[in-house]
Amino acid sequence: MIERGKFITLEGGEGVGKSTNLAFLQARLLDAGIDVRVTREPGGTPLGEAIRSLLLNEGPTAPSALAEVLLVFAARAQHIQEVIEPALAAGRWVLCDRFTDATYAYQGFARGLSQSAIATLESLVQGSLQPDLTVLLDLPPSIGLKRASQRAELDRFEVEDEAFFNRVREGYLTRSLENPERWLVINAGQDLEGVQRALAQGFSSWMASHGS
Ligand code: Z5A
Repeated sequence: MIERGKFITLEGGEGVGKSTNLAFLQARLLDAGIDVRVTREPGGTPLGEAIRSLLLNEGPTAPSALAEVLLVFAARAQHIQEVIEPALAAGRWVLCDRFTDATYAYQGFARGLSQSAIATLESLVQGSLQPDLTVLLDLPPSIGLKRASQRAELDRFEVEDEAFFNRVREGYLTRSLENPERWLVINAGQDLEGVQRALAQGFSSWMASHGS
């Protein structure tokens, strides 16, 4: 029987370095001989990528807070059925740039939707599926927003103010404390070398106790 793959998610606020460190984690998994499927949310499927454009773009199609959370979970339902579950069932590991913790942080803590409404949608869409490990790149928004401001164009989330991203950060940290065995929290305020040293150490310990 094929052993089910592991599901790893990467989270954090604005400008924390997720993209950079996702590539670093992927390389470590490949070095360890692990077959890994890299994906992202919102997105990961043709439908999910179309929903992503609706979520990130300003303009006449910009969703209300309730429409936003329903779109996030619509994209997720498709992503789980089309990509995540088949990969895990085939024994591949899945490395996902954001997942449902982002919904609790952004739509819950930052936009103010109730945690119980999000939990109801989570249970409907995911059943018992949860990440085996969630890496949180933690950074004060004042630093992250400075890094991200160097981008050419800002999307519908990136134009939010520092108070919004402080609530996002509080959301992530609160969730990491509620369920610490699932989380690896990394101080993303160090230089990139320091971040990746901490990530490599934390990830190796987790692999030794859970993986291969
Ligand atoms: N969203 C939501 O609301 N609800 C949900 O359920 C989900 C998502 C799943 C898009 O996400 C939006 O979707 C997101 C929340 C919402 N909006 N926001 N904000 P995304 O993940 O695609 O977007 P992003 O947050 O902008 O991620 P990103 O593009 O991957 O950026 P990043 O994390 O900041 O990573 P980066 O590009 O690697 O780093 C940014 C810059 O900093 C770059 O120039 C790096 O070279 C530099 N960097 C990285 N590390 C360092 C260190 N250590 N020191 C100095 N400079 C560094």
